[in-house]
Amino acid sequence: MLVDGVTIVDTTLREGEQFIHADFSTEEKLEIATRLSTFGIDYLELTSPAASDRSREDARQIVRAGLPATIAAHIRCHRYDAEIALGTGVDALHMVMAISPILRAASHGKSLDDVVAMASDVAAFARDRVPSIQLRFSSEDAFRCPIDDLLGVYSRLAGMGLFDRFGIADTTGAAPPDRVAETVRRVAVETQTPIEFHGHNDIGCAVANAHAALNSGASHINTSVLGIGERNGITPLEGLIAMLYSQDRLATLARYRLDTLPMLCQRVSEIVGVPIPFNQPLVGATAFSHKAGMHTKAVYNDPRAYEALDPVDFGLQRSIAIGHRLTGWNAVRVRSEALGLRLSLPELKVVTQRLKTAADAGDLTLDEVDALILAAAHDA
Ligand code: HCA
Ligand code: CU
Repeated sequence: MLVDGVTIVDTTLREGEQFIHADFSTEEKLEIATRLSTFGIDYLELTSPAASDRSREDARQIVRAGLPATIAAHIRCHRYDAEIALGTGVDALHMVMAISPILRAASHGKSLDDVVAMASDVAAFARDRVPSIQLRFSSEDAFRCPIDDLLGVYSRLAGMGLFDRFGIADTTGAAPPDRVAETVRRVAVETQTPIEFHGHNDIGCAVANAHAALNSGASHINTSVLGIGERNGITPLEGLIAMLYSQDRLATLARYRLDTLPMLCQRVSEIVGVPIPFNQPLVGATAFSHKAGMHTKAVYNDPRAYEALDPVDFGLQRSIAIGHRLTGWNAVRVRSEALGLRLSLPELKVVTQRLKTAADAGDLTLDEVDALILAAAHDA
């Protein structure tokens, strides 16, 4: 239900381009768009084509690539931006405007009435030019906006019947999940319009907030590969996928080409020149490594004992560490068998004890572990 009910709107090519280390070439944008589409993302958001000549040309090229995904341009509530964006052939316009008191003052200085007037003017203009265009309006900084102001803006816009969807953005990434749930629910009920959630990760709640939004009536979630975006970014695509998979493995397997996700993340990491964090959901280097004897024993018996996600579904492998002081004889047995040796239980226990003693002075390499095992087999 959760998996089928969500449309992932990936914004690696818009929010992700705002990541401090991102400077995508046209070819890189096309590669990322293609890989996202192959993975199964059917909605991509691009930087405003009005931002620069290259941005406009890149948008044209991505549209021309003919991917099955819906292509949206992110724009300010200006007719100029809409006109330029429509000229590139995109399928959707994603308008945005700040509505919290602090951002209205610091950003554009307009009143809430002005915001409603500008959003509806641009929407009517775009609809008139391209009747089939999809229109979304999102309020930047929705969670620092008094709820009555927020509901007032959305209900007036909903009453005009111009918008296909409303976005709710946690721009400073500081809303906890219960606030996201409450706000999404109220806007969804008030407007009876599909809701898109965009959550930054400043307090580390971006995936949890996406989950809260989905469970409270949102149908669209913004992601970027590795979560790249302003500051420390937004809901990472691989984090959202890990969450969806943990709730409904079969539906997630059916909907996305999960085995293509690690390479997509790897390529984005290479393109922006930043390594994948070791603890990133799914694709971090240690996401499937097991260490303590108690864990490894159970994982040998049944990996589900300590894994919510099966690495095999993502084309990945688990790793089980042996050469450390927390090791156990089951790990030593499995390694011995891999070396073609069959040690008795007492022999395994002796090697394990020797290994622990040696590892008290520092972790051993696999070669050192093997040497201990081979010596024991030789003695036996
Ligand atoms: C921005 C701000 C934004 C917009 C989100 C949205 C945010 O950089 O333009 O369009 O829903 O976090 O508020 O990314
Ligand atoms: Cu953002």
